[in-house]
Amino acid sequence: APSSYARVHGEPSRAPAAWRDVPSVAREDLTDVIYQKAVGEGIAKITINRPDKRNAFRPRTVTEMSLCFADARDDPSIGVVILTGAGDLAFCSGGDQSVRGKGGYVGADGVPRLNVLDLQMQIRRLPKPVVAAVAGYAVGGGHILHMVCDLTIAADNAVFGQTGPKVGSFDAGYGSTHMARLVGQKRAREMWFLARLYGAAEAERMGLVNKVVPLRELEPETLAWCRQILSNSPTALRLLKSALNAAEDGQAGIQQLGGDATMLFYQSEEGNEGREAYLSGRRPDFSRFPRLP
Ligand code: S0N
Repeated sequence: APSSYARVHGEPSRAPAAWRDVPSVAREDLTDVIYQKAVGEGIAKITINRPDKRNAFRPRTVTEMSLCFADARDDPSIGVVILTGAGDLAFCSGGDQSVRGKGGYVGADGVPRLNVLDLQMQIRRLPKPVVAAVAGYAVGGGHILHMVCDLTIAADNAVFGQTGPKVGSFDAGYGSTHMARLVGQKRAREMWFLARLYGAAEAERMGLVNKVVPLRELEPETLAWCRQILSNSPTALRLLKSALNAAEDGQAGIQQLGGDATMLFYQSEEGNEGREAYLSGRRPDFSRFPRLP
């Protein structure tokens, strides 16, 4: 039987999107990432484009992803962002070990950095859903990137896991603590301590991914989820993301949720009464606003 959503709206379309490049960000000469928006739809797509390295990220890759996420955040026509990897073999294999130096990953400027941590925060803070579309390997820092996305759609060839303890790295931030929220403490310790890899079906059973589909269905299924998200209230989604983050993120999470409350208050008559009174040099009159239970 069709779902209640489908009875009202019909099934969300799985039709291909007409992707266009985004000139405002393309002018930054993106080399490591492809950035597109679906014509006439509120969907942006960021594709890590280093397939020869299983889409491992170097500092430049992370900087480019960050530019694209910032653009998607600032563009009011965008309501959902897809993060994916080029090709069928990998979503992302984590930090590029060939440019790893003492103190982090070394970019063209010779400076070692761990800028993927800032990117994780940016994805968490982005007030729009971010959907990971995973084909092939999502391992190491690449596995953490999919975990910090709001939803994950996986192809049946996807492989998930942490490799850090094998290659001399670890993520003691979201990479471990958020993972424990997703899969539970025992499983998180297993994933990190044994550094095993898990197939798509097992990852789904563990609660790491939302849905597994045949590889050829990965983009259509992801688009259908995005389109269904776009049919819902953007403010409701924003507040829900903030609240779900706040339960984990302590004061930083409260700041995000508090900022959203301020944004809503600024849109209200009561909020504007204070501003208008100040600008016209009169006392504000808040007496007409109800003190609801
Ligand atoms: C992904 C794997 C399993 C794929 O195996 P497969 O299909 O057999 O392919 P390969 O022949 O192994 O690889 C193809 C080519 O791609 C290169 N390559 C793959 N992954 C990487 C990588 N991560 N870095 C550099 N090169 C990579 C191969 O070398 C090969 O190249 P060619 O063809 O020239 O020989 C398999 O490739 C694999 O296991 N890869 C390594 C996975 C890994 O260990 N990743 C790093 C894990 N650590 C992190 O990600 C750091 C965590 C992190 O980001 C972080 C956390 C907290 C705080 C800071 C940080 C931070 O580092 O910023």
